[in-house]
Amino acid sequence: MNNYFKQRMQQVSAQYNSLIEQINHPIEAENGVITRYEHPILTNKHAPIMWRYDLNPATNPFCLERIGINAAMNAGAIKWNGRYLLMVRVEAVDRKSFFAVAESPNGIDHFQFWDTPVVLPDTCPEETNVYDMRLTAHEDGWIYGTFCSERADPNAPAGDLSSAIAKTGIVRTHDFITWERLPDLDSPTQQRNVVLHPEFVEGKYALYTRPQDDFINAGGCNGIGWALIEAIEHAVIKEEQIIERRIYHTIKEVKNGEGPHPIKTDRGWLHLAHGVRGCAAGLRYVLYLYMTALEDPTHIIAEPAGYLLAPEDEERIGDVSNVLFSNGWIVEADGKILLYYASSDTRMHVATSTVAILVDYCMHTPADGLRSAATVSSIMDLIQQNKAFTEGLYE
Ligand code: BGC
Ligand code: BMA
Repeated sequence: MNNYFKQRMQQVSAQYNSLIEQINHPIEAENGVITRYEHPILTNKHAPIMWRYDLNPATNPFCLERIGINAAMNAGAIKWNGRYLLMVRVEAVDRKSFFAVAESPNGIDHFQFWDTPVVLPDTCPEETNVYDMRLTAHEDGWIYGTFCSERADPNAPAGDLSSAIAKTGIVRTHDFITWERLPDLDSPTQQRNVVLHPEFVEGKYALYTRPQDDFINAGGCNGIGWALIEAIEHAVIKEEQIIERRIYHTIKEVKNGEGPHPIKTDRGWLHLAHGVRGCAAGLRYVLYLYMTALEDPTHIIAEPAGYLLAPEDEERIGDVSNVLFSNGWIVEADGKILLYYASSDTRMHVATSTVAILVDYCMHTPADGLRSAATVSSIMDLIQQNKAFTEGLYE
Protein backbone atom coordinates (compact mmCIF):
# COMPACT_ATOMS: atom_id res chain seq x y z
CA MET A 1 0.00 0.00 0.00
CA ASN A 2 1.40 3.44 -0.79
CA ASN A 3 2.25 5.55 2.21
CA TYR A 4 0.15 8.44 1.05
CA PHE A 5 -2.95 6.25 0.95
CA LYS A 6 -2.21 4.89 4.39
CA GLN A 7 -1.70 8.33 5.93
CA ARG A 8 -4.83 9.75 4.34
CA MET A 9 -6.90 6.80 5.55
CA GLN A 10 -5.54 7.24 9.08
CA GLN A 11 -6.59 10.90 9.04
CA VAL A 12 -10.03 10.11 7.64
CA SER A 13 -10.65 7.41 10.28
CA ALA A 14 -9.35 9.60 13.10
CA GLN A 15 -11.79 12.35 12.11
CA TYR A 16 -14.65 9.88 11.83
CA ASN A 17 -13.87 8.28 15.22
CA SER A 18 -13.63 11.61 17.01
CA LEU A 19 -17.12 12.48 15.74
CA ILE A 20 -18.63 9.16 16.79
CA GLU A 21 -17.02 9.36 20.24
CA GLN A 22 -18.02 12.98 20.88
CA ILE A 23 -19.91 13.48 24.14
CA ASN A 24 -22.93 15.79 24.09
CA HIS A 25 -23.61 18.17 26.97
CA PRO A 26 -27.00 19.75 27.68
CA ILE A 27 -27.61 23.49 27.45
CA GLU A 28 -30.40 24.41 29.84
CA ALA A 29 -32.99 26.72 28.29
CA GLU A 30 -33.86 29.81 30.25
CA ASN A 31 -37.55 29.14 29.56
CA GLY A 32 -37.44 25.77 31.36
CA VAL A 33 -39.44 24.00 28.65
CA ILE A 34 -36.85 22.10 26.66
CA THR A 35 -33.10 21.44 26.77
CA ARG A 36 -30.92 21.65 23.67
CA TYR A 37 -27.50 19.94 23.39
CA GLU A 38 -24.11 21.33 22.50
CA HIS A 39 -23.45 19.36 19.30
CA PRO A 40 -25.50 18.03 16.42
CA ILE A 41 -26.00 14.26 16.85
CA LEU A 42 -25.58 13.38 13.16
CA THR A 43 -24.04 15.13 10.18
CA ASN A 44 -22.91 14.17 6.67
CA LYS A 45 -19.52 13.35 8.21
CA HIS A 46 -21.10 10.57 10.27
CA ALA A 47 -21.64 8.55 7.10
CA PRO A 48 -19.44 5.44 7.36
CA ILE A 49 -16.12 5.47 5.51
CA MET A 50 -17.15 2.23 3.80
CA TRP A 51 -20.01 4.08 2.05
CA ARG A 52 -17.77 6.82 0.75
CA TYR A 53 -14.28 5.53 0.03
CA ASP A 54 -12.88 2.89 -2.27
CA LEU A 55 -10.47 1.24 0.15
CA ASN A 56 -8.41 -0.43 -2.56
CA PRO A 57 -5.16 1.56 -3.04
CA ALA A 58 -4.78 0.07 -6.51
CA THR A 59 -8.05 1.57 -7.79
CA ASN A 60 -7.99 4.63 -5.53
CA PRO A 61 -4.30 5.67 -5.35
CA PHE A 62 -5.15 9.23 -4.18
CA CYS A 63 -7.49 7.92 -1.50
CA LEU A 64 -10.34 10.14 -2.72
CA GLU A 65 -13.86 10.09 -1.46
CA ARG A 66 -15.88 8.49 -4.28
CA ILE A 67 -19.44 8.99 -3.04
CA GLY A 68 -20.10 12.22 -1.17
CA ILE A 69 -22.82 12.63 1.43
CA ASN A 70 -24.44 16.04 1.74
CA ALA A 71 -26.75 15.86 4.75
CA ALA A 72 -28.22 13.75 7.54
CA MET A 73 -31.62 15.10 8.51
CA ASN A 74 -35.37 14.58 9.11
CA ALA A 75 -35.11 11.29 11.02
CA GLY A 76 -37.90 9.06 12.29
CA ALA A 77 -37.19 7.68 15.79
CA ILE A 78 -38.05 4.66 17.90
CA LYS A 79 -36.86 2.91 21.04
CA TRP A 80 -36.72 -0.71 20.02
CA ASN A 81 -35.62 -3.52 22.36
CA GLY A 82 -33.89 -0.91 24.55
CA ARG A 83 -32.00 0.54 21.56
CA TYR A 84 -32.33 4.13 20.35
CA LEU A 85 -32.80 4.04 16.58
CA LEU A 86 -33.14 6.88 14.11
CA MET A 87 -34.39 6.33 10.58
CA VAL A 88 -32.38 9.09 8.99
CA ARG A 89 -32.96 10.88 5.70
CA VAL A 90 -29.45 10.77 4.29
CA GLU A 91 -28.89 12.92 1.22
CA ALA A 92 -25.99 12.22 -1.10
CA VAL A 93 -24.25 15.03 -2.98
CA ASP A 94 -26.30 14.06 -6.03
CA ARG A 95 -29.42 15.33 -4.18
CA LYS A 96 -30.93 11.85 -3.81
CA SER A 97 -32.21 10.99 -0.34
CA PHE A 98 -32.30 7.50 1.09
CA PHE A 99 -32.91 5.97 4.49
CA ALA A 100 -30.35 4.63 6.92
CA VAL A 101 -30.61 3.52 10.53
CA ALA A 102 -28.34 5.19 13.10
CA GLU A 103 -28.11 3.80 16.64
CA SER A 104 -27.02 5.28 19.98
CA PRO A 105 -26.62 3.62 23.39
CA ASN A 106 -28.32 6.53 25.21
CA GLY A 107 -30.28 8.54 22.61
CA ILE A 108 -28.09 11.63 23.14
CA ASP A 109 -24.67 10.92 21.64
CA HIS A 110 -22.47 8.21 20.09
CA PHE A 111 -24.90 7.85 17.18
CA GLN A 112 -23.47 5.55 14.54
CA PHE A 113 -24.95 4.38 11.25
CA TRP A 114 -25.50 0.67 10.76
CA ASP A 115 -23.14 -0.90 8.21
CA THR A 116 -25.45 -0.48 5.22
CA PRO A 117 -28.27 1.89 4.28
CA VAL A 118 -31.84 0.59 4.16
CA VAL A 119 -32.54 -1.12 0.85
CA LEU A 120 -36.22 -0.50 0.21
CA PRO A 121 -38.08 -2.75 -2.21
CA ASP A 122 -37.77 -0.80 -5.48
CA THR A 123 -41.31 -1.14 -6.74
CA CYS A 124 -41.91 1.99 -8.80
CA PRO A 125 -39.57 3.06 -11.62
CA GLU A 126 -40.93 6.64 -11.61
CA GLU A 127 -40.05 7.13 -7.94
CA THR A 128 -37.13 9.60 -7.96
CA ASN A 129 -36.63 10.56 -4.32
CA VAL A 130 -37.73 9.26 -0.93
CA TYR A 131 -37.62 11.18 2.36
CA ASP A 132 -38.94 12.00 5.84
CA MET A 133 -39.98 8.61 7.23
CA ARG A 134 -42.22 8.44 10.30
CA LEU A 135 -41.98 5.23 12.33
CA THR A 136 -44.97 3.75 14.14
CA ALA A 137 -44.92 0.58 16.25
CA HIS A 138 -48.60 -0.18 15.64
CA GLU A 139 -50.74 -2.23 17.98
CA ASP A 140 -51.18 -4.73 15.11
CA GLY A 141 -47.58 -5.89 15.87
CA TRP A 142 -45.78 -4.39 12.83
CA ILE A 143 -43.44 -1.42 12.77
CA TYR A 144 -44.54 0.85 9.92
CA GLY A 145 -42.71 3.54 8.03
CA THR A 146 -44.60 6.18 6.06
CA PHE A 147 -42.54 8.46 3.83
CA CYS A 148 -42.72 10.86 0.92
CA SER A 149 -42.19 9.28 -2.49
CA GLU A 150 -41.52 11.94 -5.08
CA ARG A 151 -41.55 11.79 -8.86
CA ALA A 152 -41.62 14.24 -11.77
CA ASP A 153 -45.05 15.55 -12.72
CA PRO A 154 -45.93 13.85 -16.04
CA ASN A 155 -48.26 16.75 -16.89
CA ALA A 156 -45.73 19.53 -16.38
CA PRO A 157 -45.43 21.96 -19.32
CA ALA A 158 -42.47 21.28 -21.63
CA GLY A 159 -39.27 22.70 -20.17
CA ASP A 160 -40.54 22.67 -16.57
CA LEU A 161 -38.19 20.22 -14.88
CA SER A 162 -39.16 21.13 -11.31
CA SER A 163 -42.81 20.23 -11.03
CA ALA A 164 -43.20 17.09 -9.00
CA ILE A 165 -45.80 14.87 -7.39
CA ALA A 166 -45.68 13.88 -3.73
CA LYS A 167 -47.13 10.50 -2.78
CA THR A 168 -46.98 8.53 0.44
CA GLY A 169 -45.02 5.29 0.49
CA ILE A 170 -45.78 2.68 3.17
CA VAL A 171 -43.38 -0.02 4.39
CA ARG A 172 -43.35 -2.36 7.37
CA THR A 173 -40.82 -4.48 9.20
CA HIS A 174 -40.16 -6.50 12.33
CA ASP A 175 -36.39 -6.04 12.43
CA PHE A 176 -35.44 -2.88 10.45
CA ILE A 177 -33.56 -5.13 8.01
CA THR A 178 -36.25 -6.82 5.93
CA TRP A 179 -38.90 -4.41 4.64
CA GLU A 180 -42.22 -5.17 3.04
CA ARG A 181 -43.44 -2.42 0.75
CA LEU A 182 -47.20 -1.96 0.63
CA PRO A 183 -48.97 -0.08 -2.16
CA ASP A 184 -48.66 3.72 -1.91
CA LEU A 185 -51.46 5.55 -0.17
CA ASP A 186 -54.34 6.08 -2.57
CA SER A 187 -55.38 9.70 -2.06
CA PRO A 188 -57.45 12.14 -4.12
CA THR A 189 -54.79 14.84 -3.56
CA GLN A 190 -51.02 14.86 -3.26
CA GLN A 191 -49.80 14.10 0.24
CA ARG A 192 -46.71 14.76 2.33
CA ASN A 193 -46.20 14.34 6.10
CA VAL A 194 -48.49 11.32 6.42
CA VAL A 195 -48.21 9.64 9.84
CA LEU A 196 -49.76 6.41 11.13
CA HIS A 197 -51.51 6.67 14.52
CA PRO A 198 -50.25 3.85 16.79
CA GLU A 199 -53.69 2.53 17.80
CA PHE A 200 -56.75 1.33 15.94
CA VAL A 201 -59.59 3.87 16.04
CA GLU A 202 -63.09 2.45 15.57
CA GLY A 203 -61.31 -0.76 14.58
CA LYS A 204 -59.51 0.99 11.69
CA TYR A 205 -56.04 2.27 10.93
CA ALA A 206 -55.86 6.04 11.36
CA LEU A 207 -53.65 8.43 9.44
CA TYR A 208 -52.64 12.03 10.01
CA THR A 209 -52.48 13.48 6.52
CA ARG A 210 -51.45 16.73 4.87
CA PRO A 211 -53.35 17.10 1.66
CA GLN A 212 -51.93 19.66 -0.76
CA ASP A 213 -53.16 21.30 -3.95
CA ASP A 214 -49.83 20.92 -5.70
CA PHE A 215 -46.30 19.81 -4.87
CA ILE A 216 -45.34 22.89 -2.83
CA ASN A 217 -48.55 24.64 -1.83
CA ALA A 218 -51.17 23.46 0.58
CA GLY A 219 -53.48 25.78 -1.39
CA GLY A 220 -57.15 25.07 -0.70
CA CYS A 221 -56.16 22.27 1.68
CA ASN A 222 -56.15 23.82 5.09
CA GLY A 223 -53.90 21.87 7.40
CA ILE A 224 -53.27 18.55 9.08
CA GLY A 225 -55.94 16.02 8.17
CA TRP A 226 -57.22 12.74 9.57
CA ALA A 227 -58.49 9.69 7.71
CA LEU A 228 -59.58 6.22 8.77
CA ILE A 229 -58.32 3.38 6.60
CA GLU A 230 -59.99 -0.02 6.23
CA ALA A 231 -56.97 -2.04 5.16
CA ILE A 232 -53.38 -0.92 5.42
CA GLU A 233 -52.41 -3.40 2.67
CA HIS A 234 -54.43 -1.24 0.22
CA ALA A 235 -54.69 2.07 2.01
CA VAL A 236 -57.31 4.32 0.44
CA ILE A 237 -58.43 7.71 1.73
CA LYS A 238 -62.19 7.82 1.36
CA GLU A 239 -62.99 10.59 3.79
CA GLU A 240 -60.60 13.12 5.23
CA GLN A 241 -61.24 15.89 7.74
CA ILE A 242 -58.92 18.74 8.66
CA ILE A 243 -58.20 18.65 12.40
CA GLU A 244 -55.36 21.22 12.80
CA ARG A 245 -55.80 24.30 10.65
CA ARG A 246 -53.37 26.82 9.33
CA ILE A 247 -54.33 30.40 10.13
CA TYR A 248 -53.53 33.89 8.86
CA HIS A 249 -50.61 35.64 10.59
CA THR A 250 -49.51 32.72 12.71
CA ILE A 251 -46.39 30.50 12.58
CA LYS A 252 -48.37 28.07 10.39
CA GLU A 253 -49.89 30.50 7.93
CA VAL A 254 -48.54 28.86 4.76
CA LYS A 255 -48.26 25.19 5.70
CA ASN A 256 -48.21 22.81 8.62
CA GLY A 257 -47.69 19.09 9.00
CA GLU A 258 -47.72 16.41 11.69
CA GLY A 259 -44.26 15.49 13.02
CA PRO A 260 -43.92 12.00 14.47
CA HIS A 261 -47.07 10.24 15.75
CA PRO A 262 -48.45 11.78 18.96
CA ILE A 263 -47.47 10.58 22.45
CA LYS A 264 -50.27 9.20 24.63
CA THR A 265 -50.39 10.96 28.02
CA ASP A 266 -53.04 10.75 30.74
CA ARG A 267 -54.19 14.27 29.77
CA GLY A 268 -54.53 13.59 26.04
CA TRP A 269 -52.49 12.97 22.88
CA LEU A 270 -49.43 15.22 22.73
CA HIS A 271 -48.66 16.26 19.14
CA LEU A 272 -45.54 17.76 17.59
CA ALA A 273 -45.89 19.53 14.25
CA HIS A 274 -44.07 21.94 11.97
CA GLY A 275 -45.48 25.30 10.95
CA VAL A 276 -44.35 27.34 7.97
CA ARG A 277 -44.64 31.00 7.15
CA GLY A 278 -43.33 32.95 4.19
CA CYS A 279 -41.05 35.96 4.53
CA ALA A 280 -38.56 37.90 2.42
CA ALA A 281 -35.91 35.26 3.22
CA GLY A 282 -38.14 32.41 2.00
CA LEU A 283 -40.05 29.82 4.01
CA ARG A 284 -39.45 29.69 7.76
CA TYR A 285 -40.11 26.32 9.44
CA VAL A 286 -40.63 26.11 13.23
CA LEU A 287 -41.86 23.33 15.55
CA TYR A 288 -44.96 23.57 17.70
CA LEU A 289 -47.10 21.42 20.00
CA TYR A 290 -50.82 20.83 20.35
CA MET A 291 -52.96 18.30 22.23
CA THR A 292 -56.07 16.29 21.34
CA ALA A 293 -58.53 14.33 23.49
CA LEU A 294 -57.67 10.76 24.46
CA GLU A 295 -61.07 9.46 23.46
CA ASP A 296 -61.08 11.48 20.20
CA PRO A 297 -57.65 12.18 18.67
CA THR A 298 -59.27 14.62 16.21
CA HIS A 299 -60.57 16.95 18.94
CA ILE A 300 -58.12 19.71 19.90
CA ILE A 301 -57.98 20.42 23.64
CA ALA A 302 -54.91 22.67 23.86
CA GLU A 303 -52.85 24.71 21.49
CA PRO A 304 -50.23 27.02 22.98
CA ALA A 305 -49.47 30.16 20.94
CA GLY A 306 -46.42 30.17 18.72
CA TYR A 307 -43.46 27.85 18.46
CA LEU A 308 -41.76 25.44 20.84
CA LEU A 309 -38.50 25.47 18.89
CA ALA A 310 -37.27 27.80 16.14
CA PRO A 311 -33.86 27.88 14.44
CA GLU A 312 -31.09 29.40 16.61
CA ASP A 313 -27.43 30.20 15.87
CA GLU A 314 -25.85 27.47 13.71
CA GLU A 315 -29.27 25.86 13.21
CA ARG A 316 -30.31 28.81 11.04
CA ILE A 317 -27.81 28.02 8.33
CA GLY A 318 -27.70 25.14 5.90
CA ASP A 319 -28.92 23.87 2.57
CA VAL A 320 -32.39 25.23 3.19
CA SER A 321 -31.77 27.88 5.83
CA ASN A 322 -34.19 28.94 8.56
CA VAL A 323 -35.74 25.47 8.87
CA LEU A 324 -36.36 23.19 11.85
CA PHE A 325 -38.12 19.97 10.97
CA SER A 326 -38.99 16.98 13.15
CA ASN A 327 -40.46 13.59 12.38
CA GLY A 328 -39.15 11.64 15.35
CA TRP A 329 -39.34 11.58 19.13
CA ILE A 330 -39.04 8.93 21.84
CA VAL A 331 -40.81 8.81 25.21
CA GLU A 332 -39.16 6.84 28.01
CA ALA A 333 -41.04 4.84 30.67
CA ASP A 334 -40.21 7.57 33.24
CA GLY A 335 -41.74 10.30 31.03
CA LYS A 336 -38.50 11.71 29.61
CA ILE A 337 -38.90 12.87 26.00
CA LEU A 338 -36.09 12.83 23.44
CA LEU A 339 -37.09 15.11 20.59
CA TYR A 340 -35.06 14.70 17.41
CA TYR A 341 -35.01 17.58 14.95
CA ALA A 342 -33.06 18.62 11.90
CA SER A 343 -31.81 22.12 11.24
CA SER A 344 -31.85 23.74 7.82
CA ASP A 345 -32.09 20.39 5.96
CA THR A 346 -28.48 19.69 6.97
CA ARG A 347 -27.90 17.99 10.35
CA MET A 348 -29.71 16.28 13.24
CA HIS A 349 -30.03 17.46 16.84
CA VAL A 350 -31.64 16.21 20.04
CA ALA A 351 -33.56 18.19 22.65
CA THR A 352 -35.00 16.78 25.88
CA SER A 353 -37.99 17.48 28.09
CA THR A 354 -40.61 15.46 29.96
CA VAL A 355 -44.25 14.57 29.41
CA ALA A 356 -45.19 16.48 32.57
CA ILE A 357 -43.42 19.66 31.40
CA LEU A 358 -44.72 19.58 27.82
CA VAL A 359 -48.29 18.88 28.95
CA ASP A 360 -48.07 21.76 31.44
CA TYR A 361 -46.66 23.95 28.65
CA CYS A 362 -49.58 23.02 26.36
CA MET A 363 -52.27 23.45 29.00
CA HIS A 364 -51.05 26.73 30.52
CA THR A 365 -49.44 28.72 27.73
CA PRO A 366 -52.04 31.20 26.48
CA ALA A 367 -53.47 30.26 23.08
CA ASP A 368 -52.82 32.50 20.08
CA GLY A 369 -55.24 35.44 20.27
CA LEU A 370 -54.54 36.06 16.56
CA ARG A 371 -54.12 39.86 17.01
CA SER A 372 -51.47 42.15 18.52
CA ALA A 373 -54.05 43.55 20.94
CA ALA A 374 -54.75 40.04 22.26
CA THR A 375 -51.03 39.39 22.89
CA VAL A 376 -50.74 42.63 24.84
CA SER A 377 -53.83 41.73 26.79
CA SER A 378 -52.34 38.29 27.74
CA ILE A 379 -49.21 40.03 29.03
CA MET A 380 -51.30 42.60 30.96
CA ASP A 381 -53.30 39.79 32.60
CA LEU A 382 -50.09 38.02 33.66
CA ILE A 383 -48.60 41.22 35.11
CA GLN A 384 -51.80 41.86 37.03
CA GLN A 385 -51.84 38.33 38.53
CA ASN A 386 -48.12 38.53 39.30
CA LYS A 387 -48.47 41.62 41.50
CA ALA A 388 -49.42 39.44 44.46
CA PHE A 389 -46.29 37.27 44.07
CA THR A 390 -43.32 39.52 43.30
CA GLU A 391 -42.33 40.39 46.87
CA GLY A 392 -39.06 38.69 47.83
CA LEU A 393 -38.97 36.65 44.59
CA TYR A 394 -35.75 37.95 43.08
CA GLU A 395 -33.74 38.29 46.31
C1 BGC B 1 -37.40 18.18 -1.15
C2 BGC B 1 -38.03 18.29 0.23
C3 BGC B 1 -38.99 19.46 0.30
C4 BGC B 1 -39.95 19.40 -0.85
C5 BGC B 1 -40.84 20.63 -0.89
C6 BGC B 1 -38.47 18.14 -2.18
O1 BGC B 1 -37.94 18.04 -3.45
O2 BGC B 1 -36.61 17.03 -1.24
O3 BGC B 1 -37.04 18.47 1.20
O4 BGC B 1 -39.69 19.40 1.48
O5 BGC B 1 -39.25 19.30 -2.07
O6 BGC B 1 -40.10 21.80 -1.01
C1 BMA C 1 -40.43 20.00 3.22
C2 BMA C 1 -40.30 18.88 4.19
C3 BMA C 1 -38.87 18.57 4.54
C4 BMA C 1 -37.94 19.75 4.51
C5 BMA C 1 -38.63 21.07 4.36
C6 BMA C 1 -37.69 22.25 4.16
O1 BMA C 1 -41.69 20.36 2.79
O2 BMA C 1 -41.02 17.75 3.76
O3 BMA C 1 -38.32 17.53 3.79
O4 BMA C 1 -37.18 19.73 5.70
O5 BMA C 1 -39.51 21.03 3.29
O6 BMA C 1 -36.98 22.13 2.97
